[in-house]
Amino acid sequence: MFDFSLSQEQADLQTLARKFTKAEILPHIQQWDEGRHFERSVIDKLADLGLMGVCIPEEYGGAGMDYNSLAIVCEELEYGDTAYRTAVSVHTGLNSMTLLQWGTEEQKQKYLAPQAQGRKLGAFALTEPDAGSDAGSLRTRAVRDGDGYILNGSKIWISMCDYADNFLVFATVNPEKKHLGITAFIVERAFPGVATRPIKGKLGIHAGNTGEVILTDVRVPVGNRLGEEGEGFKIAMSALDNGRFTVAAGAVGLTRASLDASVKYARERKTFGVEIGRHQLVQQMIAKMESGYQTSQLLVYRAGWMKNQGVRNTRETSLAKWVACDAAFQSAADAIQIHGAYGYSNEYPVERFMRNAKALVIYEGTREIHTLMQADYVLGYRQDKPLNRMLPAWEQSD
Ligand code: COS
Repeated sequence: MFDFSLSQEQADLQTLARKFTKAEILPHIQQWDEGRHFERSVIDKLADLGLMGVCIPEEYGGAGMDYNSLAIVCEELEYGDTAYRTAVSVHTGLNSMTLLQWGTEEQKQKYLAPQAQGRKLGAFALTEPDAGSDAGSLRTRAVRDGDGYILNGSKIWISMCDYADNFLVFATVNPEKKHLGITAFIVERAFPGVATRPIKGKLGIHAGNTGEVILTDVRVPVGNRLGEEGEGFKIAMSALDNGRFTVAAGAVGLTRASLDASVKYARERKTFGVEIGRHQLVQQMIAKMESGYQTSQLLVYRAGWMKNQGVRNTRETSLAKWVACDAAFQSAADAIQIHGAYGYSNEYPVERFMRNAKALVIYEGTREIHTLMQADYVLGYRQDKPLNRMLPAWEQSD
């Protein structure tokens, strides 16, 4: 059973998201990128269109579409800029979908529903100054105190930290237990002791928001613990299965942006009496972008198809993320090459593409982590088991 076509609903969504990017992001993005400005109203407009909770079931305030519909939205948004796809990645992929998978009914009603409608924004706070790839060694502490926990620690590289209303925070209840002490909490920005500050001087994603979350004696009610004590590492990894999916889908859009810019330029610019698109070495770079675009998109849709079936897809999502992000970075670098010296300036968008693409091969599992994971799978050192809590399979509502 193979079906490579989009449903009518997905095709309509693609048209909607494409028009949105064209009207709301592309005309302003250079100015926002140069001004290091995150335009919050874009998120509100996405929410009005139902795009902040596209694959969350309608009963929890979402649009009730399938998981590949989320991929479609991510591809279209990142065609405009990485910043807005990143916002959807952390809000929907890493936060809301994790609440859907692991939350109690009460947590879903209280936190997921307003997030799925885009009335509240979610973010994901796992990484720490001394715990990135080695997420299991995080140090943020959660100490049980009556009917709550007291959290202390600091998180870094948290996308959307200055705008999020709710954070999914990972802390350890017992550092000696290593990853088995890690526990997940829903932490509201409004809780006393939560502070955020932006990181300045990033290489790329200038139009986005990234920073630190500092937790000082933050009291979190027991009812805000997601899953059981010690389940946090699994929860974080399962969240990354969805976050990485959105990054991969976004990378497909970034590759398409590099490809479109390169094709346009190659048909306009002439050297040695012909369009540079006629030169075989330029053709080689363009053909490589096309192959990166097509293969990445297929890998993303396969991972999304598996999510729709409700089956574990850690391996397939990791492969999609690795291949798609490498393709996005290589495509952006080649797009600059095709543009020559002009590509090295911000007269054309391709320099922004390359600065942004570099983030993709680092966040949500570096290229090296995914390389190791893939080798381990093939060699039989890593195997995925079904989880006690899976992301719900997609069921068409009508
Ligand atoms: N979903 C659910 N559970 C998962 C899982 C997933 N995707 N991946 C792993 N687990 C579970 C395992 O089943 C295992 O459970 P048991 O203890 O019951 O056996 C447990 O988590 C430990 O898993 P594993 O042995 O695979 O952990 P490792 O220490 O080998 O870590 C890597 C593996 C390196 C792959 C992991 O730490 C990782 O992905 N690091 C990158 C983190 C990252 O992406 N950070 C970016 C944050 S966002 S910017």
